[in-house]
Amino acid sequence: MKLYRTKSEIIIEFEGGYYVSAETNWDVFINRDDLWVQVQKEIYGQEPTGDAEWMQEKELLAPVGSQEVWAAGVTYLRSKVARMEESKESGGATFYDKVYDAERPEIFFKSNGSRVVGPLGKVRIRKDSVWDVPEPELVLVMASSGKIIGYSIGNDMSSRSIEGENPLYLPQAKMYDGCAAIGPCVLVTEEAISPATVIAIAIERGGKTAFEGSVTIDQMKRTHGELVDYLFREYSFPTGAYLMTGTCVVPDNTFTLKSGDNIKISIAGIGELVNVVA
Ligand code: DO4
Ligand code: MG
Repeated sequence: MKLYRTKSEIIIEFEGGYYVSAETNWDVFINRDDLWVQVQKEIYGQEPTGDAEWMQEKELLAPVGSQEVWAAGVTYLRSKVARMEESKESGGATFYDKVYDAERPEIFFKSNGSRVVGPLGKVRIRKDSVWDVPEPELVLVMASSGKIIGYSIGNDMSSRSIEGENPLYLPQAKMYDGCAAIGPCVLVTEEAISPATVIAIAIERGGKTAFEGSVTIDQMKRTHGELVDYLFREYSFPTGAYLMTGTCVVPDNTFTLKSGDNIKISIAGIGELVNVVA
């Protein structure tokens, strides 16, 4: 089942039908340990409100309310190698192999929910950055208890020039207006997402593919459980939290994003998140 958010409605997609929830407050709706069961109960015996054509008219927002969005880093080998390369000159190279192997993962604050860009929205490149990439990431959605209740698609926009200049510049490389996109929905399943799930990214420039790549999420060094455990260890999230789980696809070092690029990130079973670079 998939959950979508518009300005005034929460829409539930189930077996090809779309249902408008009686609840309009995303924070209240999403923050339930038994979300899957409760939403099944809500639509049981109901006629769908609309079909795929009806849904196409809807303007979707990022499926995030007041929740904070956090991100894990260097969870895939490809990310470790890319960071070590970009920070060779600054002497930061050895930080990344250490954190890749350490028990404690790298976790950082990425965005307030209200700042997250939704489907078809504009993500941004910092004006003081010269080397920029999107980071396609599986997003975990947690209730305030720490239970994983759903999954979404995220783009952890990153300045590689600022990050590479000095690892202590990470917050500036990662947090700025238009730095995070999530959508198009939250996938809610009875069981955990399959490790064979594929994440793919395609960047289109002037009608041509400028970069594409894909990987399965079982390439990740860490488990979802351990990332969530660290995030919730000493921090409370009254309305739940979102966690980007790290990038697994990094373009080679000659690639940088440009204004007008179309970024398409897809995760099998969830859908496709499309954004344009402002
Ligand atoms: O260590 C820097 C950020 C890492 C990151 O965002 C990622 O691996 O996805
Ligand atoms: Mg990332």
